[in-house]
Amino acid sequence: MPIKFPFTKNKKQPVPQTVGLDYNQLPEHVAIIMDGNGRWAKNRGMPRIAGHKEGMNVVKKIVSHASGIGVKVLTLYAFSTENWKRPKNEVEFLMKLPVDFLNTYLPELIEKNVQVRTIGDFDVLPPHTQKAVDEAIERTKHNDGLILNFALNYGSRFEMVNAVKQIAAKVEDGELTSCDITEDLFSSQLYTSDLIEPDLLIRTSGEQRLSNFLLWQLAYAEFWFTEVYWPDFDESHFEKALYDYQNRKRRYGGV
Ligand code: V07
Repeated sequence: MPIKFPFTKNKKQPVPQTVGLDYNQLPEHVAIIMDGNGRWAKNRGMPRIAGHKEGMNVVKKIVSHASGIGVKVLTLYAFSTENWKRPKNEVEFLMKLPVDFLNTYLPELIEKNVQVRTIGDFDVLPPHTQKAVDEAIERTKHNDGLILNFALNYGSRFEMVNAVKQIAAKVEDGELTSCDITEDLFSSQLYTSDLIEPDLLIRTSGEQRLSNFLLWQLAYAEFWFTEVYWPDFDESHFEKALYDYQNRKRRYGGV
């Protein structure tokens, strides 16, 4: 499938256009597991954190592109509940990335009418991380363009166990009975309660598993995998994923 790169008048900004991609039938919610940053760095003889930094720049690129073509929700797996097990210096570096990202990119997010949100256990993040992200959430809360949803200290099983606890508490209080427990009620207790479910999951770097990401929400999503490391991922790969998604829908979706 050929991909061409026409250039806009501003020559610095390539606008990838995947031949055949129908911009009127895009997946509304795309979720991404941004894997391979450490391996990318290792292959270059660089420290893992260099891969994370480069990965952060790719986030900017993909957010701009998703916003530009009219994707409604982009959920990015930035930090999992498992990631605390990594070396201390790496965790510290990762926790500074939201600060770095927003220092350099928040004005552009505002300009693009992007709304920043998070899912995950936010309260245990370092205060500087919380402060930067809180400010971005606050300053973009009235934007009605792309919803940019960062999964930060997110784990799907933790999220679901929490949902069960919240429902159990309501039953104990007599607010609900077990008959009231439905899929919709369960969904309403998840971090994603006010979001549509992802249509497409992208995972980079060759691994083909969910790693505790959105286990409930991805029940009907299409999965798209690539060997490409996240720091090498660009707009053309993103569009190829959307293009493949559309073709699967055309072939199997039907009625
Ligand atoms: C992180 C860069 C992307 C590759 C995967 C891991 C490293 C952007 C953010 C971020 C998070 C919240 C926010 C603004 C930006 C981020 C972490 C890691 C922890 F409001 N990239 N990125 N956060 N990586």
